[in-house]
Amino acid sequence: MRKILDRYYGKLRKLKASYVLLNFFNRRKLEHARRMYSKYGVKRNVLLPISSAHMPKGPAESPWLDVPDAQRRLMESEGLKRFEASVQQALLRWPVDGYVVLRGLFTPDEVAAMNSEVDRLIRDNVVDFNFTGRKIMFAFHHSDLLRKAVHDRRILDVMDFLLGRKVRVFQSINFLTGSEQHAHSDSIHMTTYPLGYMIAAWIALEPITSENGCLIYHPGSHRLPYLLNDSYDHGGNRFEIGDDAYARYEGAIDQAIRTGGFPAQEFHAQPGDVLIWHANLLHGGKKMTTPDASRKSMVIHCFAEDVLCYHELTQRPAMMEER
Ligand SMILES: O=C(O)CCC(=O)C(=O)O
Repeated sequence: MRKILDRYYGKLRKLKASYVLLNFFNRRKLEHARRMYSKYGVKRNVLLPISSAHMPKGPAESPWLDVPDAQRRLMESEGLKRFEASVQQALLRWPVDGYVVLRGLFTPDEVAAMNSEVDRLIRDNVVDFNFTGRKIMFAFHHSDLLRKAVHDRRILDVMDFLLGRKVRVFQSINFLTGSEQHAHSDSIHMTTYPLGYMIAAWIALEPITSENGCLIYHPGSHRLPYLLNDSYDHGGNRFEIGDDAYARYEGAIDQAIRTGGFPAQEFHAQPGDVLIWHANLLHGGKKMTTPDASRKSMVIHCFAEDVLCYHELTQRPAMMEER
């Protein structure tokens, strides 16, 4: 039954009209999009499909550390001094590497509390895995404890600083096993105008090694041009998202990695370690060599507050919880 439903939903997910309907029923969550369309002069109804093709043409601003003299700016920044010395050292690598590792950010007690909360939410059928069978989306909407964790200032202060703007948490994903996800940039899923105003944090909730499907990432790849719908043949048309648009995207990313020469690194982590990545850093999940191994982790994806947020792949505006 589940398989039949998945196939049915799979077809609906390809139809742009389904998203128009979804947008209509969730129109209250599109207030932010409406404000941002108006701010950036995008003359389009928020219910309709939207992609980079509809964004203003011409130069747009970029985050303060996405510029050639970012290293100097960082060193001279008063804001940097607010962080403790080890964090400052990690932050200085951001412009070059496109990621920052913060070891031991959450204590063992905090990690244990998050794990039991996720177990409880699953046991009580409050949350479930999405169509991938591996991801629990938006668990923080159902739990005060997780809501507090994803809004932890130790992470958000770093993100605010790196983007030079206040961020808001958009989504969380909890994993109990590895994602085995192909290398990608989050900007194909969660896109901003101007580009570069998404940022993510990955929290290890148990020891993570290459056996249990660690996070992999490609340092420096964030400086590649953003690969959006106009830079590869996604196979879609006015009415449908291309049948294999994502597979085609993954092929284009593989090509970019090969051409640019960006070797993969693995994030081996202890519970409570955090890796923060840039909107365009290529990353994914390593294949698990121990297939049944668990790999508990939580990802937080954030957008800067006052930018236009949408989903390039599925061509729809991001739905935001109003506060
Ligand atoms: O946790 C992983 O293996 C990958 C997560 C990821 O790619 C993401 O959340 O964007």
